[in-house]
Amino acid sequence: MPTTVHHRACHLCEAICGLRIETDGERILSIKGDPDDPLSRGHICPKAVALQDIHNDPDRLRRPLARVRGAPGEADTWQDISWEQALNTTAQRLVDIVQRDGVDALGVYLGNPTVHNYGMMTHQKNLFRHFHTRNRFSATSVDQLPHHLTSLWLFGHKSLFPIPDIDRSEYFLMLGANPIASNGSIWTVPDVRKRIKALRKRGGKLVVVDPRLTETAELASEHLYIRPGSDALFLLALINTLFAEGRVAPRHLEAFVSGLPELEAALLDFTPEFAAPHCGIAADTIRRIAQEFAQAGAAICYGRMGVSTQRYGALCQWAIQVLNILTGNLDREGGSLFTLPAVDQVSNIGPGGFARHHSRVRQLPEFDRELPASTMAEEITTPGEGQVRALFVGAGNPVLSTPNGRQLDAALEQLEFMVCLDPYLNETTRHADIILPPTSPLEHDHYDLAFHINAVRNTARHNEAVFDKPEGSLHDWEIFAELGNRVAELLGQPVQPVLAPHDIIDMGLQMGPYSERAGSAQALTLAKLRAHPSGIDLGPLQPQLPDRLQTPDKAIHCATPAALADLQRLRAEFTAGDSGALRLIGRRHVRSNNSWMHNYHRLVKGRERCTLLMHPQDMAQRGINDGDRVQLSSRAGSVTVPAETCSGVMPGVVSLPHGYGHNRVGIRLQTAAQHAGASCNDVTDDLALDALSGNAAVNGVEVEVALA
Ligand SMILES: Nc1nc2c(c(=O)[nH]1)N[C@H]1C(S)=C(S)[C@@H](COP(=O)(O)OP(=O)(O)OC[C@H]3O[C@@H](n4cnc5c(=O)[nH]c(N)nc54)[C@H](O)[C@@H]3O)O[C@H]1N2
Ligand SMILES: Nc1nc2c(c(=O)[nH]1)N[C@H]1C(S)=C(S)[C@@H](COP(=O)(O)OP(=O)(O)OC[C@H]3O[C@@H](n4cnc5c(=O)[nH]c(N)nc54)[C@H](O)[C@@H]3O)O[C@H]1N2
Ligand code: SF4
Ligand SMILES: [Mo]
Repeated sequence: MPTTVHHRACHLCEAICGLRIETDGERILSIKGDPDDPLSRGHICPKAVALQDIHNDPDRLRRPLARVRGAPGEADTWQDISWEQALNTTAQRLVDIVQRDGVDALGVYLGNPTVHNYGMMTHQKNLFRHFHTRNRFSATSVDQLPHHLTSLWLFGHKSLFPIPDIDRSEYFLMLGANPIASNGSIWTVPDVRKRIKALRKRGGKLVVVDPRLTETAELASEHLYIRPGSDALFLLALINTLFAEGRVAPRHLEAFVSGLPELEAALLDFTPEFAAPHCGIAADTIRRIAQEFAQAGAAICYGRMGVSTQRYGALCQWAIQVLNILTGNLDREGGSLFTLPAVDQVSNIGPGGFARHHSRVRQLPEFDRELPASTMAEEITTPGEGQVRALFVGAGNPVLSTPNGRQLDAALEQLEFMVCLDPYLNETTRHADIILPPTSPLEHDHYDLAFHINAVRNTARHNEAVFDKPEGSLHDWEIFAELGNRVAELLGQPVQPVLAPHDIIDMGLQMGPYSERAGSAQALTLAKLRAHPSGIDLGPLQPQLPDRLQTPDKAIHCATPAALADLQRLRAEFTAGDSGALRLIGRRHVRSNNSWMHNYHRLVKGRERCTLLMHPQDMAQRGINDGDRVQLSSRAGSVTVPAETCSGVMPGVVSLPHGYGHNRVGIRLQTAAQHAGASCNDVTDDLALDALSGNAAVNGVEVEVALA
């Protein structure tokens, strides 16, 4: 067979790099970066090459599995079943439980790969339109919920994210993000290393605020160590300084920004002197950063996981955008701008809402009809009306990825029925009654419905499947559609016609901002994208305010009542003082991806990565040497891991990556089991939350470390 070159996006992380995949029949010959992709310009990372390992992995499930209960004292086993049987049983069990106990008896958890797989986004409603349960959960509340909340409050829509325009900036203040390892998040920025180097080369400055000297901090002009969880004080002190020194200048935003006097008054006591001892950053330094930021020609303040998944996540993200607004750096070239994607989710989906109902057990607020993932275990184990009895997990591994994972691990055993839409038998799916494995990523087509909205440049790209769909397999979206149809029949409701995801995209393109209908010369259609498989360039980000705002009055109200009310909690906690306990933070490695990419030899080979980084001073105090096995513990639980000496982590701070802990009975992940590590989330705490948003605080957890 001749060699064929396929154009394809890498769906593994938010950088959405363009690839060229060479195949010979069923064999993949090479995977390389696509130099013609207008966004990624040829960049890839080592994970792209592992796409073939996912496709070829013998552990990847190809047929539905059903649990066969063992006799008392004997282990359960798994049996291959037909799709007919798997889908019928799933639909019937879900309907039975919901008809008996009410719709809230069904819990739903959707994980991160959902947003990297557009068919899962377009078709989940085919099933869930039948089940308007309050017990919906997702990875959002262990991740970016504070970003959504801030965007809803200030800009009127949960997905209107200001995107750092690094290529035209002069000053970049970055908190709690490590894009050199993560390749960027809520910031689709392939080849960020080159872009950071270019910023510095043209005389720009990058200041990184992080408790660890990260790979990104090493490229920075300046790195400021900060005590985990204290960023809100630092950010508010920057704003306080702007007011105190008369540096507030929203410039072009002036006409539609309100609430500045209220803000100034509310932040009067959040001075650099108040912040300094808690953050570990001198008051003079805080003032200098405020001055530099205000004086820069074009500046960006951006923060990610480290400032979202902590106890003041929402306050941090809100303060970051307020800082961008007060200095006129929002909606400005070289500052942070909104995108205009070809299929515009901001106009196609609702704005989202907050705290319209609360969780049953702990009264935590919903966001966008989802409850915090930290409350999932107790919603399963606490009896009463609305108790979760059946669970649907799609593309998620919450046993490893949500706080106090051991508690959830145990809770899942109490369910009456659990179904997982997942290609692996892993730490979470091992609790299922039925596992529904979708096609491999290379067997379906691809469009980035989620990530064009976060990208540093407007582009659009659709890719065909690399391989034909094997006979007797179903795509994720088809599984949702098949289940939805069966549930409709069982409920005596009309079965709805099912459009393929690419048809939905075609409609979105033809109604979008680059359509003929909108008068755009691009006249985008699916056919046009198919003719340009490297992607179509739609130009740099442009100022769009106030038009793009989704607030009812097209204004930005900075004195957000919920954020200002939360200042009381912040003030009280930090006035009370610090316990002085060690604080746990996470980290990412470029060869890993959350919990599910440890089964590929190419990525896990080499030295062990699931180590606890400790400052030499903290090790000496505890009699710990490099490589010693240590016990890391918190209120929630403990793990044993090797300690690794690291002078780049702050004294008083320890760092462990998440997504490990594959040493569990019954999983089918041969390679991962040999590189098991321990799960960071066996130590993080479901009770450690950002009380305002409900987002998990997996960073800054109080821990103890001792020789094991
Ligand atoms: N302590 C700590 N915890 C964290 C984090 C942290 O930094 N520290 N990070 C958090 C963040 S940012 C996130 S996003 C979450 C992630 O949390 P989750 O989304 O719950 O977990 P993942 O590890 O992404 O697991 C993805 C699952 O999807 C499956 N999968 C992969 N591709 C597909 C597909 O195409 N279709 C289907 N149906 N399934 C697929 C995989 O087999 C795996 O079971 O973890 C969070 N947890
Ligand atoms: N290689 C790889 N890439 C990934 C992923 C992966 O697992 N591996 N996951 C993907 C996902 S789902 C996401 S959401 C993104 C995340 O993308 P990023 O947020 O860029 O990645 P992290 O490495 O989690 O960076 C968080 C940083 O916050 C710091 N930090 C911890 N606590 C604090 C604090 O209290 N204050 C401050 N200022 N900093 C703190 C940590 O030291 C760390 O450097 O990455 C994505 N890309
Ligand atoms: S940075 Fe790596 S994992 Fe992320 S999209 Fe690009 S190639 Fe894929
Ligand atoms: Mo994430």
